[in-house]
Amino acid sequence: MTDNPILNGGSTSGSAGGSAGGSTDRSAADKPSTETHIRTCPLCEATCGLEITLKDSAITRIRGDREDVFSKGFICPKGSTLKQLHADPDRVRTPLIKRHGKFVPASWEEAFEAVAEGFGKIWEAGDRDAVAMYLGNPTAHSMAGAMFAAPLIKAMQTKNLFSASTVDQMPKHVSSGFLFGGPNSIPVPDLDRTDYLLMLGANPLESNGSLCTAPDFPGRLQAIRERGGKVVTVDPRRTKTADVSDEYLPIRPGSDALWLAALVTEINSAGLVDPGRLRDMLDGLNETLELLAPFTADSVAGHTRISAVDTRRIARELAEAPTTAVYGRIGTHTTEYGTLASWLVEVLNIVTGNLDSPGGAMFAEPAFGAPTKGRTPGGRGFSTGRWTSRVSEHPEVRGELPVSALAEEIETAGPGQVRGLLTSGGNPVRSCPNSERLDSAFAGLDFMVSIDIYINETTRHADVILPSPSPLAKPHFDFAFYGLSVRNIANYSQPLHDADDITEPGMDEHEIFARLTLIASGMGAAADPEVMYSIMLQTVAERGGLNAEEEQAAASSANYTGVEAILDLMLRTGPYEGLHLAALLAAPHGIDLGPLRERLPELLRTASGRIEMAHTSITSDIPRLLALLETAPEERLLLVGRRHLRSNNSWMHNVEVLVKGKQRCTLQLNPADANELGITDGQNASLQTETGKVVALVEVTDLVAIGTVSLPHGWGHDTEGLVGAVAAATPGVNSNILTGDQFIDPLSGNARLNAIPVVVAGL
Ligand SMILES: Nc1nc2c(c(=O)[nH]1)N[C@H]1C(S)=C(S)[C@@H](COP(=O)(O)OP(=O)(O)OC[C@H]3O[C@@H](n4cnc5c(=O)[nH]c(N)nc54)[C@H](O)[C@@H]3O)O[C@H]1N2
Ligand SMILES: Nc1nc2c(c(=O)[nH]1)N[C@H]1C(S)=C(S)[C@@H](COP(=O)(O)OP(=O)(O)OC[C@H]3O[C@@H](n4cnc5c(=O)[nH]c(N)nc54)[C@H](O)[C@@H]3O)O[C@H]1N2
Ligand code: SF4
Ligand SMILES: [Mo]
Repeated sequence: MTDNPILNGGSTSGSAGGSAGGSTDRSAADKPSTETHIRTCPLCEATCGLEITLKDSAITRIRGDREDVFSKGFICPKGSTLKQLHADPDRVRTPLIKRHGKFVPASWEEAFEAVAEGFGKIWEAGDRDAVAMYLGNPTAHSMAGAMFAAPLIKAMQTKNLFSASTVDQMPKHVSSGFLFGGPNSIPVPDLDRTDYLLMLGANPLESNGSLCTAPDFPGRLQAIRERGGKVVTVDPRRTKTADVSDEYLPIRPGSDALWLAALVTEINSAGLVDPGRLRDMLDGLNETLELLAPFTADSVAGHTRISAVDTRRIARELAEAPTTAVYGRIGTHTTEYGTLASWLVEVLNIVTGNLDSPGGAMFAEPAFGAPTKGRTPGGRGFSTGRWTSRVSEHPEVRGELPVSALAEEIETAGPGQVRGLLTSGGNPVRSCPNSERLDSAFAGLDFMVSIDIYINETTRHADVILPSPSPLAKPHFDFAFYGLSVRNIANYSQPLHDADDITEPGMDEHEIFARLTLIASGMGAAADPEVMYSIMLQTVAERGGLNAEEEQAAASSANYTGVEAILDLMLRTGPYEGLHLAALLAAPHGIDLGPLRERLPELLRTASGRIEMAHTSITSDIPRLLALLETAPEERLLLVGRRHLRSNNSWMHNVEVLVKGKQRCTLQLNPADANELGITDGQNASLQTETGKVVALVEVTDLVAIGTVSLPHGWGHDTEGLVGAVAAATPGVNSNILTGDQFIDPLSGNARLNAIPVVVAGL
């Protein structure tokens, strides 16, 4: 551990050594000693700073860190419940092995031996693809996942890699990949400088933002309005975000791509296309404008339910505002036209001259990774389909297959059939489409291992559960989200190990990953995980032109842990000269690396070294959108999802303070639709799709547009004996019983989780 006085809040006279909290001066033994531990909340993408107060080594309070350089004290109700999450008696703390159908506690050695044996039996048959992986959302929020998932994936040697990305943001990776050459070159709205924000399918007042790391999103929206700017929200539900916007446009679910295409055409018709400085690095503009010509304010009005007058006005406003940022999220991505919609968001940012320009949509520059300043644009470009899934032949995207295809890969016999599964921080049996099918597929696996902190609907099928530590007991550096941030920030948190109520006989999550990697590499359950740290340190050192041995020695004398040593090297070889771990340790409230800066063309990794706006891999999908335009609009009710501030996908439902109060898992129905169906508020109704049927409690409300119904995902904790007592008492219903796994966006493999035709009937 590092010598770090700052983690004592900068106020206590902590001595060096030990992890945060353990170094307080306790000389006045009879006086309760108070310490402050500062860390970043890992629960969502907002990266808020937390101030944790401990008295006599017990946590007494968690509040927003007012000195955090980015969040400035902002916090949501989830962040302050990390203590309850940590203390939850239902949280898994020791490895569990299933014996005769029941989980029994085991030692770490026994657990890893069981993993090596279980997967070993499948691998022995000679087919590495027979063991699949699923990486869930918290894996992306974890330092261990960010650093160690890649070597683990490589060692597993399986084509059957699945993740929550294909129920989420994969369309954005694909559109960025083809446009800019890098799937992670994702523009984020420059919230703090924009004059005009057009937001589609995002509800940051509940979600706190996604693919746009911006703690205190509500405050940043308010600031846009206070400086005379405009916020427009497009959503079939009048969300809290809509309520704090200048304008709200209820759109028919699933029609964003049509509307965005029409905006481009109307900007073009008004003669307002002006990519500005990007013109010199842009290919395919005219071709794009031609291909989009059939989509006009008039032609899409019937589908989108947005009047042609409004569409033309918004098009003009976008082009004429001093700066504009168009931003689309879950509601725009999780449809069958997700990649086109995501691409069109960027096309709009480009044609209005707002891409890579202050106040527009810009690229973050995180503190790690090879510096790009001054680099010549160009590279290998992006491609998909290097292999396909076995059964439905879905193309690989970023090394992954659509999670919608996981069940069929398990069920369908033949060479390459999936017989084993490793999950990390995920709950596909609640979060992925046709979840009932996944549930029974998982039950039929030969062997399954889950890294998770709960026995949930998914991990109950595991033969071995390997528990991660609670978020408070983990080191944290937000690898994923600093790359999607509205300011460039760096902040590192050490684990809060030795507070009395934090101590537990856990294993670091990165060590769990390291040991699994060694098992998958054939080195066995007893191999020393230190090997993994050395290999990684060596790789990063060599990439940065540094001597690995010298670096290793320096890290040891600085008392850095294995991951700290690697992080330090990543920072030192990153784009910010002079930045290193010691600087972060000395700045527990974070280091502000400044506002986003222009990064084009240096960031471009397309084969041409230019922005490839009309890449055929994308434009070849436009005929499908044309076909939609030519089809009569869907007449059935369309189901959309919903997030609530106090929930987090399918988990945190066992934290009492978060779930207490009114049932939130309700079916929202517009009064006009309720009237027509003869359904009243508080009654139960059934929802039926071609995939499944659920019964939910009805909430009649004009918050949902006519023709739209809404049910949140991640609920339905009524399976016997799992998750925990609190969650079981407020189970709700599982909306992914309704979502079909055959409906995907073909370019990205992303599932359709919104705009689902449903039949609703009162009970
Ligand atoms: N409290 C809380 N915060 C979270 C999460 C959580 O579960 N709870 N989850 C986290 C995760 S994993 C993510 S990815 C982010 C997601 O963050 P957001 O993208 O902000 O997600 P949502 O809050 O679901 O907002 C999506 C909105 O899209 C709307 N919508 C549905 N269909 C359509 C459509 O066809 N068109 C348009 N224009 N809108 C549509 C929905 O009504 C909804 O208001 O949130 C993260 N933060
Ligand atoms: N219908 C519908 N379905 C959706 C969505 C939607 O909008 N509508 N949203 C989709 C989106 S955006 C996402 S990201 C997915 C999420 O889908 P998943 O990632 O599959 O599921 P989560 O509910 O996030 O489950 C997270 C699991 O990780 C565990 N966990 C928590 N912390 C840790 C940790 O530190 N380490 C480990 N190893 N485990 C931990 C929790 O106990 C929980 O079991 O859901 C998707 N599903
Ligand atoms: S907004 Fe997100 S990061 Fe901030 S406290 Fe809440 S859950 Fe944590
Ligand atoms: Mo997500």
